[in-house]
Amino acid sequence: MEASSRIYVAGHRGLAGSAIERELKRQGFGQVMTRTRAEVDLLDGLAVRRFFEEARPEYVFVAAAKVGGIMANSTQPAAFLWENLQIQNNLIHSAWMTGVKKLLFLGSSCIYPKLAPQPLREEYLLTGPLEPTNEWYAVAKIAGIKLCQAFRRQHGCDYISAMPTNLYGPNDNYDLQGSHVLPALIRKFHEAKIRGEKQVVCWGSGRPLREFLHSDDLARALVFLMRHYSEEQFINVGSGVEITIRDLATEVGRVVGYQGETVWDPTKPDGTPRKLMDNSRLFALGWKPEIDLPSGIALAYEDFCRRFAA
Ligand code: GFB
Repeated sequence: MEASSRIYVAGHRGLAGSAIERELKRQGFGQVMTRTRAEVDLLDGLAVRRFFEEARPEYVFVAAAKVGGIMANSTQPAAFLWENLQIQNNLIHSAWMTGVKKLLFLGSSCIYPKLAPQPLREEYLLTGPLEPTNEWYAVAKIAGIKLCQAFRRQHGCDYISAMPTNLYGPNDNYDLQGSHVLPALIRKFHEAKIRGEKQVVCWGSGRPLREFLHSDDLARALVFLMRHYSEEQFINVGSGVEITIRDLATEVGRVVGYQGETVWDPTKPDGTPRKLMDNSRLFALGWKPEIDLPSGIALAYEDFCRRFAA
């Protein structure tokens, strides 16, 4: 990838895509292309094909997806399966039709079996049943990995896939029904502090373990992989540090400055008990995350305040 390469970031308004766009610009790439949904609807195959034919991107980051937390995933199975298949099929097929040099597909750690051994090695894909709360999303992401591998095998395309762990950072979704846990906790603790409420209600038992990665670290890893990785084997992208949801709530409460009590709602799902990536493949290439969780939460809270609490 050269400073003058034409690079298309699909999904640039989302958490991952916006971080990739920022990182590419920070590193001096001068021709970063983005399109809003109104300009190119990624669900529309013809529109996507037309865009690729006109704009002729050379490098493509597939960060566009229908995403959401545990509740959104379990209540909208059709949207999570169909929209994701559609978006990735349109992008990957158009990339092939127009001779894109290299494409990076972004998956998710939920592709792994619910009860796979931990930490999750790339080899554990398709070795057991998926976590039911996000199997629709996971099936779409597995199909995306396989599509990249299939184009590589049949047509020699340099398409690679990266599996990020749970992400957070600027431009996150703070909708309480649809969001992931970290933005949800930031909003809940912030609003409880402002309103002087005595309790914050969190979902599930608080016992599940999750690994978190700041989206700026993710973007650094993805640009690094686009430049230095060209294997059929997809690759995990995580921080290697996990925390219980209960401890995460304590940490968010501390950063926000909330003095009240945290209670747990057992009627809400826990999801998979543990989801820690084995990042040894990526770390062996020489990449390491830079933002630890307490600093990252503080940065995310600043972003939340800038956007919603001015
Ligand atoms: O981040 P999250 O929604 O998704 O939830 P997953 C993680 C854990 O936090 C679960 C608990 O055990 C939730 O029960 N939790 C506690 C909360 N309070 C809250 C809250 O207020 N909101 C939310 N959302 N959770 C997602 C998948 O799984 O992980 C996606 O659904 C994707 O497909 C993503 O793969 C990375 O980590 O369980």
